Amino acid sequence: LSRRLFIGTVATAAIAASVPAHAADPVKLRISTPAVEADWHAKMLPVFKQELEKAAPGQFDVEIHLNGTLFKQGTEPAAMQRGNLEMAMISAFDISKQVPEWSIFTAGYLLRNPDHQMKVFGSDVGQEMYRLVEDKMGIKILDVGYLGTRQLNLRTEKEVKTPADLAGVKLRMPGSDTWLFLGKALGANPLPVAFGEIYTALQTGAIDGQDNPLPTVRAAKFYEVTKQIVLTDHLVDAIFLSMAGSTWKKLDDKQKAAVVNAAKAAVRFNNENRIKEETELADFFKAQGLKVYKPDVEAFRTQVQKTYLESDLSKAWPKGMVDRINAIK
Ligand code: KDO
Repeated sequence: LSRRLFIGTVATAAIAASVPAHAADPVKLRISTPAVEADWHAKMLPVFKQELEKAAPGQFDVEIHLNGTLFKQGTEPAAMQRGNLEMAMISAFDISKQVPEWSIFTAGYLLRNPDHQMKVFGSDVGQEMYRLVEDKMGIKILDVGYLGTRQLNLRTEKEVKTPADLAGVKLRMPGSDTWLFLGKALGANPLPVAFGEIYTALQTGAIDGQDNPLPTVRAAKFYEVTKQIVLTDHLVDAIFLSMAGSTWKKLDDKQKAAVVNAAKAAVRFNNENRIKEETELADFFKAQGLKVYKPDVEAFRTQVQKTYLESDLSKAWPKGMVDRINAIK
């Protein structure tokens, strides 16, 4: 722009025609996540960067920040809303702090499997719920990725069959009310600990266990400091690749399409790899000396569903939404 100011109007038109509009000024996109490098939702970010560069060469400058080093876990939405961060992968738990309707997606045993999750978010339910996030938070959800199905991972040896067996078990959960609610619904004593501190907390015995999808238990090496995995399948979890509304608004239509398509490619990479790995990991953990088994999943499902439906959280859920979600096949 400054160059143009020095040149006459005729020359300006020539320059404007020959230089691509965005060449001088790439849009910076810093992505912050607590994910560790070996996990699929971290590995999908270079895919996002590459796809975006292919579709819009030189127009974006994507910076990937892992391990919660740029922003602490759970603080990303506020950072995006204040204009301090362009992109993050946020959870339904993060969103429900500001949009209580969203606590429906924090409820255990609602979404049935990854396929159901993709169909729900691809349906009018997803569109309506995404719009709430845009309207109330000023955050644009680009796409949803499958984070995996959460399982219990304990350093204790006692077998867990039902929620009653978790009485007194110090179960680490991420630090927010809706996460702690899930831990309690499972029958445990939930304790808030940031993701990056789980390994040490398990090692020192500050906590008895944690819950995460199996690919994350592998990627963050929690199997090194735990003795068993209880396959409760209690939450089909999601991660929402999102952009600050202030950044989104600055993009032209072509750039918006390039960003959404790159997000889709990244999420596809994550989902394919994660789903495949999830089916293979029980054997890996057994080979590492852990016990891996199914508890009485029906007992967990019954208690958890009842706890959510009778809670104050469910009062904020849009009317008829549970039935609409259940009806999606
Ligand atoms: C976790 O802290 O247990 C969690 O799985 C919660 C997710 O919402 C997400 O923040 C995830 O950690 C991180 O991306 C690390 O994998």
